Amino acid sequence: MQNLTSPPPGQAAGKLIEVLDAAIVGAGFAGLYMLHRLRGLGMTARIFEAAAGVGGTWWWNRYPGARCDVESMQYSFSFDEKLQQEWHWSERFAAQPEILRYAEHVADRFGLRRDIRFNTRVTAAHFDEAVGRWTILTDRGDRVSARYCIMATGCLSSARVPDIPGIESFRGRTYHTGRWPHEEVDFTGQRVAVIGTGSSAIQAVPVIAEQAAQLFVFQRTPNFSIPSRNKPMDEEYERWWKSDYAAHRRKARMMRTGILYHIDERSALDVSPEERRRVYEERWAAGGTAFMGAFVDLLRNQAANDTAAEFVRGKIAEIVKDPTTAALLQPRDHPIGTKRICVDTHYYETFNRENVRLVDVRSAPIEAITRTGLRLRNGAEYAVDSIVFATGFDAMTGAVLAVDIRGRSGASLREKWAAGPRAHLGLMVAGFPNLFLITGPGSPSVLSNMMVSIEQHVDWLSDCLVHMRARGATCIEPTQEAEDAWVAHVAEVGNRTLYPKANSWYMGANIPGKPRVFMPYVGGVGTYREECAAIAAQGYPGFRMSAPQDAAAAAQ
Ligand code: NA7
Repeated sequence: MQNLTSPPPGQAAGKLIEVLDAAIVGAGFAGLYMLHRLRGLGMTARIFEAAAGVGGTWWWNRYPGARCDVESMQYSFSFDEKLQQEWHWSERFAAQPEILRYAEHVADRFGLRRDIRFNTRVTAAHFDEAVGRWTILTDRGDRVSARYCIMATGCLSSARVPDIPGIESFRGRTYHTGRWPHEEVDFTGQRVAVIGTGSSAIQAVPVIAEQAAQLFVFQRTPNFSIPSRNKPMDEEYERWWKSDYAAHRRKARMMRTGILYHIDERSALDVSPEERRRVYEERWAAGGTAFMGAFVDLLRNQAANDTAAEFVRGKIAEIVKDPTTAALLQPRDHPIGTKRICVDTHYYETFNRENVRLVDVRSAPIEAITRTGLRLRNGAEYAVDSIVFATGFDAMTGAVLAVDIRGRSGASLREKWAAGPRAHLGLMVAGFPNLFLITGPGSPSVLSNMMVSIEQHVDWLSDCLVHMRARGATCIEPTQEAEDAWVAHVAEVGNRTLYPKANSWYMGANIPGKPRVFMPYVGGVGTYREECAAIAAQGYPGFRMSAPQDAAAAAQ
């Protein structure tokens, strides 16, 4: 048996700081709840977190206008009745500072901070078959031994700056929306460039436009955006939720997206044009992502989708006064909703301002960043004081693969996923025992209310560990067959939809060289929950459980 105080062969030495039941990577909502549950099971667990505080995505994404697109009453934990009754959200859609305060409140309320190691980035996790444990290395040179390694690293946490020549020569300030500074950024009087027109830019642009002297928005691909109709929290609405929170949450968990809202069960093609327009107008006026619930087949049927897309294009033309700008803002290259639908506050209206200009970088791409600004391929130059990269993330796999993860026989996860991520239920990977992915690729994750999906994964995993303990097992791993079947199922269900038609980050299309695979599970949060629950109820078919000594034997 290997001595836990010496590193596995070929692995960098570091001081062994502790021996744990579970190491959790990331102190976002997934990591926080995981730690809370594991403590409840009497396990020793610690979170390793690169940031200086809790909150994950809400710690990093502090850009102006950052806000959740799931309603506050639903974008919150349900596991503690007192917590959900006592916390008061001030707006229909909470802004980043309030969500961060909530994460901090949860950490304090449940005394979680003492088991979080901040400013510590996990760099490697290697499975040692002889002892059935993970050795975890950090950028501080620490070495931790843990039975279970839980990646709570988030789906949109690996920020990406495109490889544009000359970035380092720029004399002004540069920012990435997902790595926003903690001190206040004031654009007053400045000429500002925003590169990108995804959700982050669509939220940031209206706010930056109010400060900046001149704002250039560099757009390669326009996106569909629905007004949020954000407003202060309606007291009656809050009372309605709180009057029977548990029952409302139960319903939400069975919805396709994990969000409780009305989905019209009719096809967009089965109603008259007048009725269709009425429904879209109603959804547009109500605001938010529920627009995509206007008809049941919007993401399955191109002709149905066209009706919704055309409606939104019409709205853009009504709002934006300059016809050339309006035409540029109208998306035509992908079905509505197949790239994450955006939710905004006065995004399209912002292009009516004197100080805002939309620059089309589809026809003339950004060629270089110079000392003073940006130069396009057609020779046009834009002098700016600050550049905001709203250029997105290496989604779903980026943060997991940033860690050098090695399973049985030293096999690397990066190599295993070279042609696209493979995980049974999006939760576990064959050949990587006791490694868990919270909201990993192959689970509903980014297509869902993250809070609902996080709680479901954490609860499922906690129940699984209880089951294992009851039968003396300390090692769990999915079979290759189960993983293959699930990956095939995820692809098959995805291919029945319009999603693969878009060059989206769901498909890995925003990262040069990334395999083109539709990564999230589109079968629905409720269906997925039932599938996971059935597997648990049947004693975990598709998974192999063992004690450490048989774990080593199983590998032979
Ligand atoms: P997104 O949605 O990935 O958007 C990134 C944007 O940046 C998108 O418009 C890209 O255009 C654009 N981009 C990227 N590289 C370039 C270059 N080189 N030139 C011009 N434009 C570029 O990221 P967000 O942060 O907005 O949102 C991510 C998710 O976070 C969001 O969906 C929510 O779930 C929360 P492209 O479309 O690739 O042509």
